[in-house]
Amino acid sequence: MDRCSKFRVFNVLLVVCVANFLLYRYFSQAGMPTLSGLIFKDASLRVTPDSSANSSGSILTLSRLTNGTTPASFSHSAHNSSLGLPLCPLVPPSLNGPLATFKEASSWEQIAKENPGLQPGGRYKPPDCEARHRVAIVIPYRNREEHLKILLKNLHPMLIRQQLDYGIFVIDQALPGKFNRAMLMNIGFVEAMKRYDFQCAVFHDVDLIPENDKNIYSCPEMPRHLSAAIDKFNYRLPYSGIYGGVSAVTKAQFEKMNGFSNMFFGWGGEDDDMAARIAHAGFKITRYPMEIARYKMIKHNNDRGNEQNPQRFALLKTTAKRMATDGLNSLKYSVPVVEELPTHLRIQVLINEQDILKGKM
Ligand code: UD2
Ligand code: MN
Repeated sequence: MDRCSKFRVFNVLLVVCVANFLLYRYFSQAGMPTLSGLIFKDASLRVTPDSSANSSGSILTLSRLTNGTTPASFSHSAHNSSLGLPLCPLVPPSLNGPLATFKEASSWEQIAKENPGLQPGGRYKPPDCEARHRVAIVIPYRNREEHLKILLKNLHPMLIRQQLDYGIFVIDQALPGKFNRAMLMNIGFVEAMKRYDFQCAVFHDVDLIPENDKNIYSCPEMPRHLSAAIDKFNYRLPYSGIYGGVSAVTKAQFEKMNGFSNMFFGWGGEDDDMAARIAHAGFKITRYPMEIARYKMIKHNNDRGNEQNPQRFALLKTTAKRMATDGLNSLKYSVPVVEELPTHLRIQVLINEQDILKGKM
């Protein structure tokens, strides 16, 4: 080869090397698109302030999101990869969209039979791929067995189709005493994390039945209010800052906020306190589009032991002051019974109102 040809070959090789390097840099920085980004790819998705946002402007509607990046904490590094399974697809392949909801209760055994692959205690992992999200589903509960049966009959098939690595934790408050939904959710978070390396928690009222399986119970980039559109409220947000019902939060987000308050005994206020914690911690509430975030609430009366809490308005004035000392780091409870059912883990807990509120009110 003469000198001129050698020079040309050298140049071609140089160009190929530089192009390879640039391509490598591009793909390693671009990151992975998010799950929600791909599911809602039909629309031009963007995070937009909710038009009815409160004065702090902290409410965002995750309505149209594309091309987001998956934060490193959700990427699934070495966990479970010893099994050598490929990561599950970004978009679960067998989602249906709108769901037929079941309103009849079945036995735990029947529900387990209808959901092959479900492990005792209500644990599930996809058999042929490694889940992208490890999610603890926490249900605050007392004396609503029929609702729980209806919920789990609907929920398991949806979560299985969503290819999540999940567990159902029913935190059952023993009598006597006033019901404390928020504290039960704190306890559920702690008890779930003791048992497995979950990345996030979904807190789930027992009476809300999801109507669309694109409402993915994945680990959110920001705290996510999932039950945005409920039939009881004509599928509209009753007020922009509402955070009750079903919500999802990562472990790190929840720990930064010190969880929920433990001080709300009886009905009401605990969800608004959490919405305020979210804002104080510098997070935003996000939501899926209203046509996806749909739920039916099973009709119910007010429960005995969960009467409206008259202290709730006073408590809501002190959220910022209480946040550092009232929450995960001030939990006090005992666990008389843990029961592994075919469809869920039931953790019965005893809490004492006087003990929690002593010197605080
Ligand atoms: C609203 C909120 C709920 C919560 C509550 C006030 C929505 C959609 N829901 O629900 O999240 O903020 O107001 O505290 O915004 N429970 C039992 N047994 C009881 C009492 C309550 O299991 O004896 C559990 C159960 O999971 C129930 C949840 O607590 O779904 C909320 O209680 P609710 O359904 O009576 O209250 P509701 O529908 O007004
Ligand atoms: Mn309810």
